[in-house]
Amino acid sequence: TVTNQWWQKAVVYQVYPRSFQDSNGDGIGDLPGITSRLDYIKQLGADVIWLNPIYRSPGVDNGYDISDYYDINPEFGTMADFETLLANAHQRGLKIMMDIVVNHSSNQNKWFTESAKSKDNPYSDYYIWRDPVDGHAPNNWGGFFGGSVWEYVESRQQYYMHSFAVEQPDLNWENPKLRQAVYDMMNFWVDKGVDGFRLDVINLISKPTSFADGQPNNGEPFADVGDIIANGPRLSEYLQEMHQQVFAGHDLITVGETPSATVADAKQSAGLTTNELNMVFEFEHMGLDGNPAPELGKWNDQPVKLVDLKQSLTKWQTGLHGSAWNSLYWNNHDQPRIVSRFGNDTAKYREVSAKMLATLLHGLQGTPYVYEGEELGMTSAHFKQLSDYQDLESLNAYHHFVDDEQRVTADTMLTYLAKMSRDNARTPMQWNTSAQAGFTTGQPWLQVNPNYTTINAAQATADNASTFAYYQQLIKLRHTVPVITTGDYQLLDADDDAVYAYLRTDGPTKLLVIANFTDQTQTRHYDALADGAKRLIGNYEDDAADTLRPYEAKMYLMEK
Ligand code: ISL
Ligand code: CA
Repeated sequence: TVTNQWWQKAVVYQVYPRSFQDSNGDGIGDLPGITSRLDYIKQLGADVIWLNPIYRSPGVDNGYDISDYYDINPEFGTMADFETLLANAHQRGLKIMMDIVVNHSSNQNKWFTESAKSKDNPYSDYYIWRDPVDGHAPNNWGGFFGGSVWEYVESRQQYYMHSFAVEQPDLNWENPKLRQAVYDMMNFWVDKGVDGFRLDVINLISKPTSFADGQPNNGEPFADVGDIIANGPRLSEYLQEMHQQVFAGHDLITVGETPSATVADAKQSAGLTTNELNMVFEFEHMGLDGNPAPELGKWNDQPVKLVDLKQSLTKWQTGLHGSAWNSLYWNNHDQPRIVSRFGNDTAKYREVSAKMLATLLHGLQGTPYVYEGEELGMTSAHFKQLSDYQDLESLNAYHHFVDDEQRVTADTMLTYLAKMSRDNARTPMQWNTSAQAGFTTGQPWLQVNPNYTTINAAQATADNASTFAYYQQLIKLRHTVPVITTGDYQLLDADDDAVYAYLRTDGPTKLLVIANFTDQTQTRHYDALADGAKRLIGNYEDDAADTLRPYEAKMYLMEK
């Protein structure tokens, strides 16, 4: 198996620029703020920084609606600020990954405003335009953020397609000129010296040949466009073309965001020899929280079942081993905080369960991603009222399910938002105990979690038993213990609903990872634990052998 690429031993740290560090008191994180915090990321030990979109954008979807791919959002700074950030990162041996959003752009992008003018201008085929059918939208597809994917434009007397918000029209990848414009733009950033790309919803770019109606589910008026357009017929062709036009000859790190991708899809898009992407973000383990009410989509407050989580992660570990490469993540800017979701964020168990989850993830094969604040054990926001939220997905869902459809009471929906809203990940980074957690001297764009007085970077970096210190050790282990990168994976005791244990093996070397997911003491014996096993790391000071204390996790190395 091929495991000699630098990005296969690397750890990526995700920075959500809006929420990381404000430098000028306007309440919005910015590029000079990130530059000022590079030493912190270096101290953690990460190799790469993934920046969520920083391009010019009207901000309908926090930057995932790009109006100029060649410019920086003035809220975040200038191109000179970006160049300074890049140079400072490189000086410290940190690489920078850009977030590329090319399934759609903003409707304020010049490409779109031109395209909307007429049916025959240089940009007219840059987007997906269709004639009305019987005076209505061309079909019954519904978007990720609710409503029809079609929007009528008078000047063309046509509808354009938008898989996300109305302000996010989908680009037409069937048009070779559009594809070339995308590759040119990506090459502009490669030439500037960036080290890689995260490609937003990249498995949605190839639309199906038929635009026939789909099957609406769960009483919805529309058919879910995600199911219909994911992994379209020309996806591989486009990714190989992008590889040839942009990636080839550069030693980049590339990861595609691929909602609803299967193991088979990932073997193609993230294959070791397919010349597409290095890896993809799969979503299966993010959709396992019990789904008692499918008519409410992702909105629920049910905990995940450990056996389901094991089954899913195991499928991806064994499925990609030797032929493709996994990305490993618990968190990103779209998901609630993992310690509040799969762990236990009470004062008693927060740190130990955050470390347990980290141990489990960082022992797997793949490239780990750490989302800002995860290394502090930051918790979900637990907002109480609708006006606390900013995220359009959360607000749209509330209005749809509570006001329009009356499928759920306001109170219940608020408890679901508190569990699942994307804003749980987006509260400002907690740096220290000063006002607004040291994030800003002004008013933050989204409320700071009041628990910053105890959960913050200043405290964590001064305490060698902190969650931060634990992440530092895990990252160091990945850099120094080869079996973590190379070993194959075997799940132990698939039916154990309290403890997750697995074995990684490379020749005579074995790594055993054990994680107690409960607040109870468990007793387990693993035969794999041979004589001479060395405990590499654990979230309790001492080793109590077969006794696993609440949320205890540890890793053992066995070498012959
Ligand atoms: O966030 C989700 C569920 O809560 C996902 O359905 C998400 O919309 C999907 O994974 C695509 O996400 C990406 O593209 C979106 C953007 O809003 C997300 O922030 C981004 O990660 C549209 O560009
Ligand atoms: Ca700012």
